[in-house]
Order: sequence, then C-alpha cells, then structure tokens
Amino acid sequence: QHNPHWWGNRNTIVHLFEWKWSDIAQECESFLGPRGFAGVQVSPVNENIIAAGRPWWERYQPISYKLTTRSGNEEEFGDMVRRCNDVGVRIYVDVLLNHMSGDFDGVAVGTAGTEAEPRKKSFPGVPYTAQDFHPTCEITDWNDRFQVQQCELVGLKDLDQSSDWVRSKLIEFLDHLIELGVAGFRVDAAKHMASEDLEYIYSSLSNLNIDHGFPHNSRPFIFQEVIDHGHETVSRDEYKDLGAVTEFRFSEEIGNAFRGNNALKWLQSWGTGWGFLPSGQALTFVDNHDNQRDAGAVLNYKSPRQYKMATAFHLAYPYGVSRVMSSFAFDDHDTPPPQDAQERIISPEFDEDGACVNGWICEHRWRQIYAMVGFKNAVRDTEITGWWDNGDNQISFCRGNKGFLAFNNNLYDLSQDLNTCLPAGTYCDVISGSLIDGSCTGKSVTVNENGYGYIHIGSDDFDGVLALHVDAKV
Ligand code: QV4
Repeated sequence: QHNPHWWGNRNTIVHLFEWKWSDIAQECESFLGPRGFAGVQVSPVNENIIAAGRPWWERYQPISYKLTTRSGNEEEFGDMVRRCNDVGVRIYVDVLLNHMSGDFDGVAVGTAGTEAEPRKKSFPGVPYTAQDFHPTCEITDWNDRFQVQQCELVGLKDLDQSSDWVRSKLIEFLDHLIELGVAGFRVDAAKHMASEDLEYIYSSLSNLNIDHGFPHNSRPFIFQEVIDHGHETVSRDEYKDLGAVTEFRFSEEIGNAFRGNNALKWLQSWGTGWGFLPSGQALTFVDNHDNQRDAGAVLNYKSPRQYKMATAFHLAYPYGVSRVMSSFAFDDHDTPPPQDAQERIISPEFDEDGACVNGWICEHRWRQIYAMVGFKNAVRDTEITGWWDNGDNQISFCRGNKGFLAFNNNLYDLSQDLNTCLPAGTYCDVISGSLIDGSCTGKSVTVNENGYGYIHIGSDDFDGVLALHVDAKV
C-alpha cells in the first residue's frame, strides 16, 4: 500500500495542519489544484477531547469515531473530499489507531458532544470498555518492545489491536473514510502498535471508492509514523513493507546540511546512500508538526532563508514521497491554531500576493515553495545528472534535460558558467520570480547551445537557491 494515487504528473503532498474542511475545499479549487499539488494531509477527523485553551494536540486524544471536530462535521468533510478529488487533489487522513484519550477528571465531553470516562477506559461512543485496552503502564524504556507497544504513550489509553472487537471498530472507521473518497492514511504512533496487527487491519480495508475517480482495485495509501533514529529496538524496517514510513533521518540531516553543519557537497549521495529507506518506502519532509516545535537541527518557518533552500532541495532531489508542511504561527508547544473568542478555528486570510496574514503561515503559498512543487512536476521521471560542487557549500545539478538547480550556502558569491543540461534558450529562475506574460519577474538565465548558462547567486541575495525548468522557458 505504497501507491499514493496521484493524479497526472503531480508529486507533492501538503499538510494543512489544523485547517477547517471548508477552507481546504476552497484551497484545493483556488490554489492547490492550479499549482499542481498532489494531495493534502488533513488533521485528525474523528471526535476528540476538549482541552483547556484548545491546544492543537487535543486532536490526538480520541473520544469516538464520529466525524466532528473543530475542522468541521461529516458533511463538510465529505464535501471537501469530493471537491478536492474533482480538481485532482487527494486527501490523506491522520488516523489514531493506537489509543484513545488520556486521563480527564470526571466525565469528558468530546467535540461531537459524546461523553466518555477516560479514567475508567469507558468510551460509550464507540463503544470501548476497559477490556479493549492494554493494562495501564508507563513507557520508561524506549528500547523495551513491550513497553513501547503495550504501555501508554504519554498516558493515552492504549488500545489492544489484537482484539477482534478493536480491529473491527478501527476497520469500520477507516472504511467509512474510504467510502467518503479519501486516498489513504497517515497512521499516528504506528511504532506503538505491533506490525502484525497493523498488517491485519490494512489488508482488511476496502478498495478506494471508484465513484471518486480511483481505478478499480486501488488500495489505500498508508504512511506510518515511526520515529527511528537508527538505534531503536522497534525499527522502521518492521513497517516498511506494509506501507511507507516517515523518514525522520531525512528531516534531521537536511536540517543539519542547510544550517551549515554539514557541507552541501555531501548531498551528492543523498537518499539510501545516507542510510535512508528505499525511495518508494519513504515519506519525506523538512519538518513535521511535532519536530518543528522541538529545538535541534530541524528547520522550520522561523529560519525562512535556510528553510526555503532545504525545501528546494527536498523537492528537487528525486527521493521519497514528498510532504510539505503548512503551519500556523506558534510560540511554544501548546499554542492553539488561530481561533476566535469563542475558540472556533478561523479561516486563513490572504494579502494581495496570496500570502497568509492572520496567524496562518502557509509555507505552501510561499512562491519559492509552490514554484518547487511545479518544478517537481515538470521534471518528473528524470534522473539526477551533471552534479557540480565547489568542494564546499555551492552545488548544482540537473534533472535530465528538464530542470536545473543551484545552491549557494557559502558566505561568498557563486558566479560562473555551469552546465544546466537544458535546451538552448532563456529561462526564468522560479525562485526569485515567475514567468509572466512571456517575461521573467526575477532573475533569468540564458542557456547556450552546449547547455551552459551564467549562474549568479550572491551571498546576500534574498534566496540562496536558483531553479530553472522547461515549463518556465521564455
Ligand atoms: C501528560 C504527561 C505524561 C503523563 C500524562 C498522563 O506529560 O507524562 O503520562 O500526562 O497523566 C498531551 C500533553 C502531555 C500529556 C498528554 C496526555 O502534551 O503532556 O501527558 O497530552 O494528557 C501529541 C502531542 C503531545 C500530546 C498528545 C496527546 O505531541 O504533547 O500530549 O498529542 O494530546 C513519540 C511517539 C510518536 C509521537 C511523538 C510525539 O513515538 O508517535 O512521541 N507522535 C505522534 C503525533 C503527536 C501526538 C501523538 C503521537 C499522540 O505526531 O503529535 O502527540 O497521538 O516519539
């Protein structure tokens, strides 16, 4: 279940973290479809606990499988899936199969109004009772398989996926989403579940809904959240044959490189050469909604210059299933998404350049990022050729004869003739501007008969990357 079921030549998934369904439907039609995005990862869809201050993470504490959350209800969800599929944008749902909510004093009321008593492991909305869960214990040793898979991740009541009843409820929930037209799932906390149980669940799912344009016998795309830094008892390798796996080493290493902790010249062997999963099994990202909140090597929107360079490399280098993060502004781990005085999530608003202004960051609307989504589509099915580097932090490479990228992460200019591998002509740099009405609003590069062009990226240029491709030829 490694096929994401993309439409046409599309390649890139965007995580619209905490967005409302009606806003995503609109975004598919007005932005994602026209810009060539392949799909959207949406926040959890099922009913969750209501936590004080409405932190984003309350959605990782399920109460039932009713499809009502702060993002909208079932009708709005179904409308979004249909409208996005209609413009060739797939929907992937973040699903919580590992657990229900954590402790809550007294009776909890969820976002769909369902009552539960998490302390007693009583979730009548499903229904689940104590016997559907593993006995309570704490994970203290992350290299103890029993603890990781049968104790409670941060106190979240741990479902027993070996039980027939639990399996049947999880399959029913996922099949309901398939019926509504989704293309697949991000499986939260997959590492905390035995791979045999997941295999049973995944293989029991219905085929994708042909009424939403999927071919007969299409299996849901699965990507599993398994954090594996390379020395874990429960490893990514136990899951990779069931579906794709989040490749956290990719995120850490790309952060290291573009922060300047590792020279860009080493990226020549990027991918499996760095110990990453085989390309077709890896879900790749510069940052995700968890690690963008941690200090460390991982880059996020708060370091925009480096972040844009890392994203350009992510989308230009042919490795993995790419996911772009689209965040809301945060100060700390618990910052809620943009909301009004009644704690309702608010819709993004855009300025005249299409950038978000009211607390949403919308990295996917930054020109340097959506232009690379277009680049990735334009160069699809080509290989890396013509690698060049200066022995340090200036690199360039081609994607067949369809695209060319150059980076300068040195403190001096990159100014020289380089092989772009492109047919002769003038091309717009899609990072510093766009091709509009036959001319470039940013830099342009003239390529001669031998494929060479003069490339300049000043150390103080606004962006440290330049990108050319055949769809932006003047
Ligand atoms: C607190 C204490 C615990 C205590 C517990 C019980 O910290 O020590 O045991 O109370 O009394 C929130 C709070 C957390 C609280 C917990 C339970 O932040 O302090 O525990 O609720 O009340 C998200 C957030 C968590 C949040 C959780 C549930 O990141 O902060 O916890 O949602 O709301 C590992 C896993 C990996 C996981 C990652 C974060 O291997 O699978 O940790 N990543 C996924 C998601 C992530 C999500 C979860 C898993 C849980 O990507 O966003 O956690 O669904 O690496």
